[in-house]
Amino acid sequence: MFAIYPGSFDPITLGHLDVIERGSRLFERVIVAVLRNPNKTPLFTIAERMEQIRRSTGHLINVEVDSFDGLTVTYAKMRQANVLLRGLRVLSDFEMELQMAHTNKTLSEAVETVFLATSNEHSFLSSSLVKEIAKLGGRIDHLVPQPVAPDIYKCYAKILP
Ligand code: COD
Repeated sequence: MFAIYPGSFDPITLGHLDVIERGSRLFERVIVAVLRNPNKTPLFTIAERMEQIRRSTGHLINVEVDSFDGLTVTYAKMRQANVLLRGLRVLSDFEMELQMAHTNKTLSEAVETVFLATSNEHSFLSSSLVKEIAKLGGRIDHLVPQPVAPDIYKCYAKILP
């Protein structure tokens, strides 16, 4: 069974990576799909984010990285995947994720959303938090995959001693 893990991944965090690693043990193939969203101004381009995810998941042979635009369910159908993989951290995630899962179900009966509960150590972690810390000059090495941290420091030009 193929699963799509759709998201913004701006940038990928250890929380995302944990979901990808656990998903790769559950599904034959996991396609990490970065949304091309013209309405958002991301920190990293699509190509940069895809490269960061590739470098972070090189040890997982059944993980592929792609990008898409339009509806997630349309992309899933195109890739012949019938599972959308999503992560749940806190109660506020649940409300939004449930709404998204129900919406997607109305758009495609064949697509199921599977949620993985965050690991304890990543329950507080988000891409926004990582960006805020780095922007304010804090260290983020313990929050993102090792190949990604230098990109973030470079972006904010705040390499700390
Ligand atoms: N631990 C566990 N899970 C985590 C963690 C963590 N620390 N951090 C993030 N996650 C999970 C998130 O809960 C989410 O499930 C996933 O990882 C990706 O997170 P983000 O923030 O990178 O990506 P999102 O949530 O912004 O992605 C939203 C989509 C791109 C999937 C959504 O906007 C979408 O499907 N857009 C396409 C248009 C569409 O189809 N719309 C109709 C459906 S609503």
